Amino acid sequence: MTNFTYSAAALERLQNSDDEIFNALMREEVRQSEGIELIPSENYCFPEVYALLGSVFNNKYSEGYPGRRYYGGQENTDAVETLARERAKKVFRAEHANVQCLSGCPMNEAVYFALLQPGDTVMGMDLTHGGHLSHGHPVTNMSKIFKFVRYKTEIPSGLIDLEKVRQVALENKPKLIVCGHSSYPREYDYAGFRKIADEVGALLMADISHLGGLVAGGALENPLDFGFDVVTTTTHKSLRGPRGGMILCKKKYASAIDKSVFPGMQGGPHMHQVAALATTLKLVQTDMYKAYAKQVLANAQALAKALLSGGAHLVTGGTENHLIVINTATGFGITGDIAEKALDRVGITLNKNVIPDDPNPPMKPSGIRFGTPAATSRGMRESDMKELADIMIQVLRAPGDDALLTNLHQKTRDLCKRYPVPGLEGI
Ligand code: DSN
Repeated sequence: MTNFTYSAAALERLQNSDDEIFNALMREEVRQSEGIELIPSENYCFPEVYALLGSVFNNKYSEGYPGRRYYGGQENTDAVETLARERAKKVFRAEHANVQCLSGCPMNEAVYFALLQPGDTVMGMDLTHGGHLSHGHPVTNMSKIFKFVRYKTEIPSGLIDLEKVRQVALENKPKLIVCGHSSYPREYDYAGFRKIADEVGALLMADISHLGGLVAGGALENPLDFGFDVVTTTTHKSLRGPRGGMILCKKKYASAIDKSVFPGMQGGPHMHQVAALATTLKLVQTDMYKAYAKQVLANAQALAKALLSGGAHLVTGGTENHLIVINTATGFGITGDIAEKALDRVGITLNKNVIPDDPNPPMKPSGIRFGTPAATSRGMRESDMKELADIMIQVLRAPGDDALLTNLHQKTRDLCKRYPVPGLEGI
C-alpha cells in the first residue's frame, strides 16, 4: 500500500472495517501495476481524478442543471458543472455540452429519445463489424423502441465502403445516422457521412467514445468540425477521466438533449464524476496531453508493424487509430478465447473479439482486439511496442507451452517495472 491514489486515513478505515474488499483492492492494484493493459477502451485515469471520485461531491444530490436545481446547497456543484460544460465546449468546439450522463449506453439512449419518436429508423454500424451494442443491437432495450438498420464493412478488406453505406441509407431513409465503433481500426470519412445524411435528410451523430481523448488532443479529426448534429463520448477511455458520458451538440438540440438526460433518463447526476470530468477537461488542454494523444497513435503504428512482421493477420491490414484487431484463427490457428487466456497468463490483458462476418460465436470468436491508450499513459514508446509485439507473437505461436509462458511473464513484469502506472508509483 504505497500509492497516493486514496487518502491514507480513508484507506486505513477501509482495511479495519472490510478486509475482504480492502484485500481485493490491493490485489487489483498489483494486477494493474504488474500487467500490461491493452484493452483499447481501458486506461489509467489522471491521478487527480481519484481525488475527486473519492470526495464529498459523492454525497450531493443535484437534480437539474446549474442555476436551476430541485435541491438546495448547490453553490459548489453549480460551479463545478458549469466549468465542466464550458471546458467540454472549448475542447471539442461544441455549441452545447451535457456532462451528466452516467455512462455510454444511457448517453446514446438519451440522444435517441431526444431526437426521435418511437418507431423511427436509425442506421448504425453492425456490432460484428465493429459497431457498438448501443447502436441498436437486437439484445438492447432501445431496439424495442426504435427500428435499427445496419451498415457493414467489406469482406475481405474489413473497410467501410461509403457507396454501400449510401445504398443502405437510400433504401431505409433513416431519421438518424450513427457513425462510431468499438473495434474499427480506421478513421471515419466524416465528410462522406455528412453528404449521405444530407442526401437522405437524416440527422447525423458520431459516437467517439473510443476516440474522445485522441480528438481532444488534436490527434484525430473532430466530427463536429464536419457539421455533425450530435457527438457522444464516454469519458474514461482515451480521455483518461472518470467513468461517465458526455453529449456535445448544436445549440438547436440543447434543450431536447438536456431534457432527455434529466429528467428523461436519469435523476441526480453523479457530481463526483462531473467534478472529475471538469478537471480532466482542463488537463487534456495541456501540451503534455497533446503529445500523449499523438504517442498513442505512434505506438499503435509501431505495434501493428511489429505484429505484421511476426506473421499476424490484421483486420484491415493495419490501423489509423489506437486499436488493432487480429484474426488469430487464420494467423495462428487458435480462436480468440485461447489467445486471450494465454496472453493473460503472461500478464497481457486484451479481449477476444469477433471479426467481420465471423464464422465463430462471440465467446469463441476468431480474433482479439487491443490498443495502446493505457500502455502510453505509463510512458511506453515505439521501442517498447516492439518488445511487446515480440512477446505476443511468441505466446500466439505456442499458447500451450507452459515453460515459455512462465519465462515471458517475467519479461512483461520487467517491462512494467520500468513504467509505473500513474498514481500507483512505488507498487
Ligand atoms: N466496453 C467498451 C469497449 O470495450 O469498447 C464499449 O462500451
